[in-house]
Amino acid sequence: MKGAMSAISPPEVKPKPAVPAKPSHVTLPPAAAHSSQGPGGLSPPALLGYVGIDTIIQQMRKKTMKTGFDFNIMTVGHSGLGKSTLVNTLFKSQVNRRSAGWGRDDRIPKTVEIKSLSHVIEEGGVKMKLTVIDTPGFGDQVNNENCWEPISKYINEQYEKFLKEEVNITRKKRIPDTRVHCCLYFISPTGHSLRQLDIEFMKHLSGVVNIIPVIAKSDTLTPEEKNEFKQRVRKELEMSGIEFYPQKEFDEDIEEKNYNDKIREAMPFAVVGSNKEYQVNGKRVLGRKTPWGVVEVENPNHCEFVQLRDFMIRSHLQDLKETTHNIYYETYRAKRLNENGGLHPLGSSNQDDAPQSNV
Ligand SMILES: Nc1nc2c(ncn2[C@@H]2O[C@H](COP(=O)(O)OP(=O)(O)OP(=O)(O)O)[C@@H](O)[C@H]2O)c(=O)[nH]1
Ligand SMILES: [Mg+2]
Repeated sequence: MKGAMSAISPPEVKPKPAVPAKPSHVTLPPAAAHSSQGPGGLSPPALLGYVGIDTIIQQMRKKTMKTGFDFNIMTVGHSGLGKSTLVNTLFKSQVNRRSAGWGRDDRIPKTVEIKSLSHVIEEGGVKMKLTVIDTPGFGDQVNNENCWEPISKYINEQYEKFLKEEVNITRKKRIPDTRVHCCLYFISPTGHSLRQLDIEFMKHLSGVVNIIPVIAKSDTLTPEEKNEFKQRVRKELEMSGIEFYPQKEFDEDIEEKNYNDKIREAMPFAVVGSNKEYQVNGKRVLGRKTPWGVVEVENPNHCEFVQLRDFMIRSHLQDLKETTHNIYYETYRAKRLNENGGLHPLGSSNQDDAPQSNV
């Protein structure tokens, strides 16, 4: 099994150059430490020496460690493609070995309503509340017209909630962030083309949320089929004018562009999900048992689940949050405030009476 699958070698997802390493210890030079204040509170001698600007990184780190942060992922796609299984995989994998809500060997039921699952994960003293919003699959109905509506409604409702908090006179110091930071769009591993419904769906969602397309159940494709299919999907998305995350237009400089180009060329990540563990070479691994061996979910030679997880969490988490806030939420916000002709879009006395957004 291993040999057959080892041809898969997408580029490694490297963490973006993040926060520079914290200085081992910052000692103020005597001039800065003992400088007397000049007129107006300024102390010119200190500015010539060490000011301590670099300590802002430590200060920010301390704040983030104290408050923690929210990160919200949504799964979307045709029914039966393994969305709920992948949610469970994400929580059971190295992110968190805890169960995502189902028993160890339970069958995962068909999803019938939008349901969110959260876990607070702590690593190196930093807390992250990871929420995965699992949605019911579509495509089973005779008429699939507008089947993206409940999804885009949910996404917009989270923007509305945030906006309500933001414009409140007595607003919270830290607004709980339930906005969807990325939407994993599951593509059926047909090996042929994208379905028309997928194109329509992604077109509608790409204006409101970061879309990360993934090829579901990739254990059903050979490495050659998988690579050809990935290439075709990318081409079809481009021809349909669907921009997925990381969007080319938001690359900030040439370094980021080169880095993101490599990732875009490796997308959509071809994933395998499982909520079962097996013993392989003396280690317990998450996998799918087949008559030919175990497909290991967290083995990069078997599928691209780890690349996807690293991409979302290790390298692009902050950027996903910023794009959500600065682009999608900002667009929603501007539209809502314009609709209301001013700075008071919503009644702050009774928030539940506030008009529902139809943006
Ligand atoms: N071969 C294979 N089967 C999978 C994979 N992931 C999930 N499955 C199986 O696919 C079936 C459906 O999985 P679910 O996770 O319930 O799919 P879903 O997309 O949540 O389905 P809905 O809730 O109806 O939208 C189950 O029998 C899973 O065991 C995978 O990566 N490969
Ligand atoms: Mg489901």
